[in-house]
Parts: sequence; structure tokens; C-alpha cells
Amino acid sequence: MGSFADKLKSFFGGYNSLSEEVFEELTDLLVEGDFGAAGAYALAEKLKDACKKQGAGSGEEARKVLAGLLEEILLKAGFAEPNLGGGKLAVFLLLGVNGVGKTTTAAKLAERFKSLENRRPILAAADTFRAAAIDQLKIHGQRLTVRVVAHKHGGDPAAVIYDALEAAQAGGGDLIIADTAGRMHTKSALVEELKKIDRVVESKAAARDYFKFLVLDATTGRNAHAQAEIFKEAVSVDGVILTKYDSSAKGGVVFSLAEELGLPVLYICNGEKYGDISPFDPKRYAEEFVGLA
Ligand SMILES: Nc1nc2c(ncn2[C@@H]2O[C@H](COP(=O)(O)OP(=O)(O)OP(=O)(O)O)[C@@H](O)[C@H]2O)c(=O)[nH]1
Ligand SMILES: [Mg+2]
Repeated sequence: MGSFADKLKSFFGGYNSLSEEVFEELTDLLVEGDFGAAGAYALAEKLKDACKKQGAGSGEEARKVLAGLLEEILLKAGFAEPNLGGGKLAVFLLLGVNGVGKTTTAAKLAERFKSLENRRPILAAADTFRAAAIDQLKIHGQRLTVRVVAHKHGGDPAAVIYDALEAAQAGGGDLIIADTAGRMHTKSALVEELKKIDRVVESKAAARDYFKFLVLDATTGRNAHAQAEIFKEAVSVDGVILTKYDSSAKGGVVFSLAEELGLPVLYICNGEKYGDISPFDPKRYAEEFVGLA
């Protein structure tokens, strides 16, 4: 993650006083860091005011004020890791376009909730669209000794989830983690498919903790924001899981997800291993973004 944070750091480090120019240049820099243009402008203006109010006179001081403003943006969107109450059956549905890391993230969540939360996950292979997807999930299941419920390629995703719920209720588990297909749905097809899944989940009275996570690839920058807009318009998304934060991601998109779409990031993934997932930490993220941490 070094590079963009380093850039911000040396940018601020180059100013002993704060002129109008600093905030103008900062706007451009934020856009380069995957902020939306309007958000970047608004933030730079806000920073200017905050620096005046707080008596921050140098670039270094402004950088610290900026970290605080960024954290505020994240806190407003909320960020808590799902708190699964008292062993009730819970359902996680992973949504997102092709290749963002849904299947890998499903496996990571299974491992995390199994080992840290003592849950008994069941992986539901509700990506019935791509032929290899079912096998991919089964391999994860074998490695993690987690049960996988799957149907045939081409089957009905809602029916897979129904079976996973039945398996859980028969005593086989207490957390369904459902992988879904990454094809770019038309909005109406996506809505229909998810409505059907919602009905199935809701028909099982015990499934009270139901979360829809949107998986976004951090390296896709503004494109991730565009995907979030489309999904959010179509379905209720509870939060984002940001993947591939280990690569060349600049990370500014997280702030526009929070501010413009009210979408909190709940987990960050930074590698391909099962352990490469952490709950989102707003303070740390904001500090790292400006190179303070
Ligand atoms: N570096 C890195 N790679 C990741 C991360 N998460 C997933 N990947 C890789 O990204 C690629 C795609 O991951 P998948 O989990 O198959 O993505 P998907 O969204 O299920 O893809 P489709 O099923 O084709 O839509 C794989 O090579 C993963 O190993 C991450 O956090 N960091
Ligand atoms: Mg997949």
C-alpha cells in the first residue's frame, strides 16, 4: 500500500504554510487516489476550513487534520463486523461481478467464523453459472473441513441455498456462506434472482441474521464505486468486503463508498491465503491512507 500514502505524505511535507494552492493540488491528488471528483473537491474545502479552525498552519499539520476528517467519513457509514447473536442460524450472501474474489472470500469467511467464532459454517455453491465454480468451492471445503452444499452446474441458486438451510436446520451447521455467480446481471435479472433467494431465506424462520455483502476489488478504483452504485440500486447491500488491498490499490474509493453511497466496508482482504482477511478498522485505514500509520 506504500505508494499512494507516500505520495500524500511527501505532498504535505513540501508545504511549510497552507496557501490556496495546497488545497487545489490536494483535490487533484485525491482524484488520483480514487476519490470521486466532487468528493475530492468537497473534502479539500472541508480540510481548508478545519485547518483554519484548528490553527493548523503547515502541510504536516494539515495531514493529521485530514486523517481525522477521513475517519469521520468512515464512522458515519458504520463499520461493525456482523455480530451474530447466540448461535442462531445466520446467512451471508456474497455478491459482486466477475473475478473480484467472491469464492475466495467465502472460504476466508468460513475459516474465520469457524476458528474465531466457533461457528459451524456451510458453504453454499450458489454460483451455478460457471462450470468450475462448484469444484472450486468444494476444494476450499475439503481444505477447511467445511461442508459444501452444491447442485449441478446450471441449477437454481435459490434451490442450493434452500438445501443449505435445510442441512443447517438438520443440525449440520449454523452459518450459511453463499457464493454467487459473478456475471454482470441485468438489473432486473439480479433483482429477480435475489428476491427469490430472499424469499427462501425468509421462509426459514430461524435465519434471522442475513447479510448481503458486496465484494469489490480494490485495484479497480472508481470502477468499484460504479459497481457498488449498480448493486445498491438493485438490492439492499449491508456492507462491502474489499479484496486485493495487497496489490496496487490506492484505497480512496472506500471513502466515496461511505460518503456517497452510505456503504461501510466491513472486511479487508490482502492476499490469497485463508487468513488474509481482517475486520475493517476506520481509524487505522484513514491514518494509513495519509501515510500516518
Ligand atoms: N492478491 C489477492 N488476490 C485475491 C484476493 N482475493 C481473491 N484473490 C484472487 O483473485 C482471483 C479471483 O478470485 P475468485 O475468488 O475466484 O473470484 P470470484 O469473484 O469468485 O470470481 P468469479 O467466480 O469468476 O466471478 C483468484 O486468483 C484469487 O486468488 C485478495 O485479497 N488478494
Ligand atoms: Mg467465484
